[in-house]
Amino acid sequence: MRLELEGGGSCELREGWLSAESATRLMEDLLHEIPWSQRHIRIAGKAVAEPRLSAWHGDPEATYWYSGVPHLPVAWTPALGELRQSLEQELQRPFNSVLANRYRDGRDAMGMHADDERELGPEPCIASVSLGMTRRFVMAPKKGRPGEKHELRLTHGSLLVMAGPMQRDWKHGVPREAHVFQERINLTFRLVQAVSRQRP
Ligand SMILES: O=C(O)CCC(=O)C(=O)O
Repeated sequence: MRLELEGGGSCELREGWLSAESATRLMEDLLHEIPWSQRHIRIAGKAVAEPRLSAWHGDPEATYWYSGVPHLPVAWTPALGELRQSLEQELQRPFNSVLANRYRDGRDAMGMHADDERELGPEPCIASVSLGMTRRFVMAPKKGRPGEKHELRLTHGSLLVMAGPMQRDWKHGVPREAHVFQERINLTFRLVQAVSRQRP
Protein backbone atom coordinates (compact mmCIF):
# COMPACT_ATOMS: atom_id res chain seq x y z
CA MET A 1 0.00 0.00 0.00
CA ARG A 2 1.13 3.52 -0.74
CA LEU A 3 0.40 6.63 1.29
CA GLU A 4 0.72 10.01 -0.43
CA LEU A 5 1.44 12.58 2.27
CA GLU A 6 0.51 16.24 2.24
CA GLY A 7 3.49 18.18 0.87
CA GLY A 8 4.52 15.54 -1.66
CA GLY A 9 6.26 12.92 0.51
CA SER A 10 5.26 9.30 0.32
CA CYS A 11 5.38 6.07 2.26
CA GLU A 12 5.12 2.70 0.57
CA LEU A 13 4.59 -0.42 2.64
CA ARG A 14 5.43 -3.83 1.17
CA GLU A 15 4.16 -6.45 3.59
CA GLY A 16 5.79 -9.85 3.37
CA TRP A 17 8.80 -8.44 1.53
CA LEU A 18 10.74 -11.15 3.36
CA SER A 19 9.05 -14.49 3.95
CA ALA A 20 8.28 -15.26 7.60
CA GLU A 21 11.07 -17.89 7.66
CA SER A 22 13.70 -15.54 6.18
CA ALA A 23 12.63 -12.73 8.51
CA THR A 24 12.88 -15.01 11.56
CA ARG A 25 16.33 -16.28 10.51
CA LEU A 26 17.51 -12.71 9.87
CA MET A 27 16.26 -11.57 13.26
CA GLU A 28 18.12 -14.38 15.01
CA ASP A 29 21.33 -13.55 13.11
CA LEU A 30 21.05 -9.85 13.93
CA LEU A 31 20.38 -10.40 17.62
CA HIS A 32 23.79 -12.14 17.74
CA GLU A 33 25.82 -10.25 15.11
CA ILE A 34 25.09 -6.64 16.02
CA PRO A 35 26.98 -5.05 18.95
CA TRP A 36 23.84 -3.55 20.49
CA SER A 37 24.19 -0.76 23.02
CA GLN A 38 22.03 1.80 24.76
CA ARG A 39 22.97 5.30 23.69
CA HIS A 40 22.57 8.41 25.81
CA ILE A 41 21.39 11.76 24.57
CA ARG A 42 21.55 15.10 26.36
CA ILE A 43 18.26 16.67 27.35
CA ALA A 44 18.42 19.96 29.27
CA GLY A 45 22.07 19.25 30.09
CA LYS A 46 21.40 15.76 31.47
CA ALA A 47 22.42 12.45 29.90
CA VAL A 48 19.30 10.41 29.29
CA ALA A 49 19.34 6.76 28.16
CA GLU A 50 17.40 6.12 24.96
CA PRO A 51 14.48 3.72 25.49
CA ARG A 52 15.89 1.08 23.09
CA LEU A 53 19.16 -0.46 21.97
CA SER A 54 20.78 0.61 18.71
CA ALA A 55 23.80 0.36 16.43
CA TRP A 56 25.08 2.25 13.40
CA HIS A 57 26.70 0.23 10.59
CA GLY A 58 27.96 1.34 7.22
CA ASP A 59 30.76 2.20 4.83
CA PRO A 60 33.66 4.05 6.46
CA GLU A 61 32.63 7.47 5.10
CA ALA A 62 29.08 7.27 6.43
CA THR A 63 29.50 9.37 9.58
CA TYR A 64 26.16 10.34 11.01
CA TRP A 65 25.57 13.27 13.36
CA TYR A 66 23.08 12.58 16.06
CA SER A 67 22.24 14.84 18.96
CA GLY A 68 25.24 17.03 18.06
CA VAL A 69 27.72 14.12 18.20
CA PRO A 70 29.38 12.33 15.24
CA HIS A 71 28.77 8.56 15.10
CA LEU A 72 31.31 6.55 13.14
CA PRO A 73 29.86 3.46 11.50
CA VAL A 74 30.77 -0.06 12.53
CA ALA A 75 31.56 -2.39 9.57
CA TRP A 76 28.68 -4.28 7.90
CA THR A 77 27.88 -7.62 9.48
CA PRO A 78 27.33 -10.51 7.01
CA ALA A 79 23.52 -10.40 7.40
CA LEU A 80 23.31 -6.60 7.12
CA GLY A 81 25.61 -6.61 4.06
CA GLU A 82 23.41 -9.19 2.30
CA LEU A 83 20.27 -7.27 3.12
CA ARG A 84 21.78 -4.06 1.78
CA GLN A 85 22.46 -5.82 -1.55
CA SER A 86 18.88 -7.12 -1.76
CA LEU A 87 17.48 -3.65 -1.04
CA GLU A 88 19.74 -1.96 -3.58
CA GLN A 89 18.58 -4.43 -6.20
CA GLU A 90 14.94 -4.12 -5.23
CA LEU A 91 14.86 -0.32 -5.12
CA GLN A 92 17.64 0.44 -7.63
CA ARG A 93 19.18 2.90 -5.17
CA PRO A 94 22.46 2.91 -3.24
CA PHE A 95 22.59 2.74 0.58
CA ASN A 96 25.83 3.21 2.54
CA SER A 97 24.60 2.82 6.11
CA VAL A 98 21.93 1.43 8.38
CA LEU A 99 20.58 2.44 11.77
CA ALA A 100 19.53 -0.68 13.67
CA ASN A 101 17.04 -0.26 16.52
CA ARG A 102 16.10 -3.01 18.96
CA TYR A 103 12.95 -2.59 21.01
CA ARG A 104 13.37 -5.07 23.84
CA ASP A 105 9.64 -5.06 24.60
CA GLY A 106 6.71 -2.67 24.34
CA ARG A 107 8.22 -0.31 26.91
CA ASP A 108 10.92 0.61 24.40
CA ALA A 109 9.97 3.27 21.88
CA MET A 110 11.12 5.99 19.48
CA GLY A 111 9.98 9.58 20.01
CA MET A 112 8.48 11.64 17.22
CA HIS A 113 11.24 12.99 14.96
CA ALA A 114 12.18 13.46 11.31
CA ASP A 115 15.27 12.07 9.63
CA ASP A 116 16.09 15.50 8.26
CA GLU A 117 19.80 15.74 9.03
CA ARG A 118 21.79 17.58 6.37
CA GLU A 119 23.87 14.52 5.47
CA LEU A 120 20.77 12.67 4.26
CA GLY A 121 20.02 15.34 1.63
CA PRO A 122 16.73 17.18 1.03
CA GLU A 123 14.64 14.21 -0.15
CA PRO A 124 16.17 11.04 1.27
CA CYS A 125 14.91 7.61 0.34
CA ILE A 126 14.93 5.57 3.56
CA ALA A 127 14.26 1.83 3.40
CA SER A 128 12.95 0.45 6.68
CA VAL A 129 12.84 -3.31 7.34
CA SER A 130 10.85 -4.61 10.32
CA LEU A 131 11.36 -7.84 12.22
CA GLY A 132 9.46 -9.35 15.14
CA MET A 133 6.07 -8.46 16.57
CA THR A 134 4.03 -5.90 14.64
CA ARG A 135 4.91 -2.31 15.58
CA ARG A 136 2.79 0.85 15.44
CA PHE A 137 4.40 3.52 13.26
CA VAL A 138 2.84 6.96 13.68
CA MET A 139 3.23 9.98 11.39
CA ALA A 140 2.21 13.58 12.15
CA PRO A 141 2.79 16.81 10.21
CA LYS A 142 5.56 19.06 11.56
CA LYS A 143 3.26 22.06 11.24
CA GLY A 144 -0.13 22.82 9.85
CA ARG A 145 -2.91 20.53 10.96
CA PRO A 146 -1.80 18.93 14.24
CA GLY A 147 -4.84 16.61 14.24
CA GLU A 148 -3.86 15.08 10.94
CA LYS A 149 -2.07 11.81 11.63
CA HIS A 150 -1.41 8.55 9.87
CA GLU A 151 -0.59 5.21 11.36
CA LEU A 152 0.84 2.07 9.81
CA ARG A 153 1.35 -1.36 11.31
CA LEU A 154 4.79 -2.68 10.48
CA THR A 155 4.73 -6.46 10.33
CA HIS A 156 7.48 -9.10 10.49
CA GLY A 157 9.40 -9.02 7.19
CA SER A 158 7.80 -5.84 5.88
CA LEU A 159 9.60 -3.11 3.95
CA LEU A 160 8.58 0.53 4.30
CA VAL A 161 10.02 2.99 1.80
CA MET A 162 9.90 6.65 2.88
CA ALA A 163 10.65 9.04 0.03
CA GLY A 164 10.28 12.53 -1.44
CA PRO A 165 10.01 15.47 0.98
CA MET A 166 8.44 13.35 3.76
CA GLN A 167 11.25 14.12 6.23
CA ARG A 168 10.89 17.87 5.58
CA ASP A 169 7.18 17.97 6.36
CA TRP A 170 6.42 15.02 8.63
CA LYS A 171 7.61 13.50 11.89
CA HIS A 172 7.36 9.82 12.70
CA GLY A 173 7.77 7.66 15.78
CA VAL A 174 7.08 4.34 17.48
CA PRO A 175 4.89 4.68 20.60
CA ARG A 176 5.12 2.49 23.68
CA GLU A 177 2.82 -0.54 23.66
CA ALA A 178 2.64 -1.88 27.21
CA HIS A 179 0.97 -5.16 26.17
CA VAL A 180 3.92 -6.20 23.96
CA PHE A 181 6.47 -8.49 25.62
CA GLN A 182 8.45 -9.64 22.57
CA GLU A 183 11.54 -8.09 20.98
CA ARG A 184 11.30 -6.12 17.75
CA ILE A 185 14.05 -4.94 15.40
CA ASN A 186 13.95 -2.14 12.86
CA LEU A 187 16.62 -1.41 10.25
CA THR A 188 16.60 1.90 8.38
CA PHE A 189 18.95 1.90 5.39
CA ARG A 190 20.16 5.33 4.35
CA LEU A 191 22.52 7.10 1.97
CA VAL A 192 24.69 9.48 4.01
CA GLN A 193 26.52 12.14 2.05
CA ALA A 194 29.68 13.89 3.19
CA VAL A 195 28.92 17.35 4.59
CA SER A 196 31.32 19.57 6.44
CA ARG A 197 30.26 19.90 10.03
CA GLN A 198 32.03 20.86 13.19
CA ARG A 199 31.60 19.60 16.65
CA PRO A 200 29.45 22.29 18.40
O1 LIG B 1 11.21 1.53 14.38
C1 LIG B 1 10.85 2.30 13.52
O2 LIG B 1 10.13 1.97 12.59
C2 LIG B 1 11.30 3.74 13.59
C3 LIG B 1 12.70 3.91 13.16
C4 LIG B 1 13.04 5.35 12.98
O3 LIG B 1 12.23 6.21 13.17
C5 LIG B 1 14.38 5.75 12.61
O4 LIG B 1 15.27 4.88 12.50
O5 LIG B 1 14.58 6.95 12.40
